Amino acid sequence: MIRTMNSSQTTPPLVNNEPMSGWTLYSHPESGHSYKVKLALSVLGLLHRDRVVNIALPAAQRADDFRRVALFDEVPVLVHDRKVLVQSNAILLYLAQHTGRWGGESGERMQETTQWLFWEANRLGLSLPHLRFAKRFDAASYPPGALDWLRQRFDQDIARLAHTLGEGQAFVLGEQPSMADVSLSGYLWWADQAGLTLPSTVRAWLVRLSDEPGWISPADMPSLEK
Ligand SMILES: N[C@@H](CCC(=O)N[C@@H](CS)C(=O)NCC(=O)O)C(=O)O
Repeated sequence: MIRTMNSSQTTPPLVNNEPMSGWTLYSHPESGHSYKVKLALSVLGLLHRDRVVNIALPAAQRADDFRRVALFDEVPVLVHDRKVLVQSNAILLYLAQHTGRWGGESGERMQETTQWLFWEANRLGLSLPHLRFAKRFDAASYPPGALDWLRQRFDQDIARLAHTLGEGQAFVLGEQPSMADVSLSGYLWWADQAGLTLPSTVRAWLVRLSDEPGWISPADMPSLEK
């Protein structure tokens, strides 16, 4: 069941004088999972409020409005009108279905997009964020052998993606981009921060994706000071 906010909950403030709309994104600039949702909203042209959450604080000390909606104490959270949506890939599927675009054009495209998003959550969306977190923030928090295991997984994951992209198609599902591209690309822009080099097919696909109208870079994520 999708959670809803109760009427005593306050609406987050508008930022950047954005026009009123029914979308509020709770995010953090170092979170690739948040970036996926920000990117999806941007390519779909959905105006939204940004609420940046200080996830460096213990969960109990984070902003009250975030704590009320964050089912798993994690960013991203997207609130659409009164509906609370969590888990980046679940949010991407909601957006595709809601707009009928970026994978939501047909039942078949929706099914293919869903398959890739489940794969991403279990494979590339697991191996790469941990390798980046270890190198950029805290390698000591991983038990011995964990990073080697993640590196092996990443090598398999990126080979799988490169194989698909090497079949001559522009995007993961074919000639049209979908939420599969949004999700899979989320952390790949930060591959260098994980000390990783990407195959040329993957780099070329990232460039193609960045040419799509509305595309934004992870560097465009709203900052914590906002
Ligand atoms: N599976 C989740 C992962 C979300 C996640 O790991 N969020 C991290 C930032 S990237 C977070 O909020 N961490 C704060 C915490 O766990 O306290 C998704 O896809 O949305």
